[in-house]
Amino acid sequence: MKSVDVMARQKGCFPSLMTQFRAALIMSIVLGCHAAVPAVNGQVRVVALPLNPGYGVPYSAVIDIVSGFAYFGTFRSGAALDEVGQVVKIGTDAGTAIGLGQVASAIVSGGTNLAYIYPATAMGSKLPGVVAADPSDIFAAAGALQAVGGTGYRQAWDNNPNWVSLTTGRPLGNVYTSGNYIILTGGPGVHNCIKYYMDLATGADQSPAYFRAVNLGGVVYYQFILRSSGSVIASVPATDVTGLRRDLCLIQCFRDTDSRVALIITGLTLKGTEAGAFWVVRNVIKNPSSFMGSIYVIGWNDLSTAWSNASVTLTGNNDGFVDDNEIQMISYS
Ligand SMILES: [Ca+2]
Repeated sequence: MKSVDVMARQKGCFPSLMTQFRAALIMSIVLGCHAAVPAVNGQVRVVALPLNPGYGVPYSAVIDIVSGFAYFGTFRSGAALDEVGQVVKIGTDAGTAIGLGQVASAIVSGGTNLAYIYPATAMGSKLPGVVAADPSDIFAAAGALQAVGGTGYRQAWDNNPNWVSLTTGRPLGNVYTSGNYIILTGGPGVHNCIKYYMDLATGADQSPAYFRAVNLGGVVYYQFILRSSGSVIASVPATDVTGLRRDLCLIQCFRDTDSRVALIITGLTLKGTEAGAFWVVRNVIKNPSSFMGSIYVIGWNDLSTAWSNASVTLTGNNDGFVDDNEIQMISYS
């Protein structure tokens, strides 16, 4: 949930909202304009939101699904029942999608709202299944993003207990608060926080896509999976990306249950992570409004032998380095 503030104006399809709250304190929940009230069975508590002091018992609620806000009619604590109440407006976007272009703009803007958490290159305080990162996962990828102009951002290692829970890998809620942008490069094998969001988290803290290795007919494939549907959004034989000359990269952004925006750039190898950040800089940051999906897969091929994935064919200059014209977007959603 993104904000709490007192609302004293009319909005959308609820033309006399304040009047309704003041006069009747209706003990009901209305969804949209005419939608039926859903069954409670099967609903999952995602996050609890404490209201500010003075916003007493919520007597009524209205949800504006289209605009993404909920309105709660409340009383001031200790106020007599005939006193005027207050309407509290709350954003309902926890766990909902955010466009990659929006994150790109935040990267350019910089400031303390922007935070980089790097995968430590030493083994200390890594979660089970997480190992030390190669410096390329930090300096090639995060460094490319930082070079676009944003200054004043915060930065920390993924094994620092003052910034990250070393039990779960989750960025600490008292350090990274609602509205923060948390930039994470690398994969769940090297980064505590990415391990959390891609593998360990539950509910709306889960990243929208994740990585898996699967054996199909005796051949190991590396795949990116869309969590909501289980569909495969990228799949390559593991042998295709050995040698650090070809790679795929998953780029995803989302809001977690504290309404912080996480951007995760994950190559199958460190070269893919570098290529993903390179692509964001050369394309998304240049034209943010054209990249409002939240999940992108890009491919990179340095080899002069063509490499096809989905409908995209990539051909490189065979020099061993990541170059702009060797990278293409394969899919987005
Ligand atoms: Ca090259």
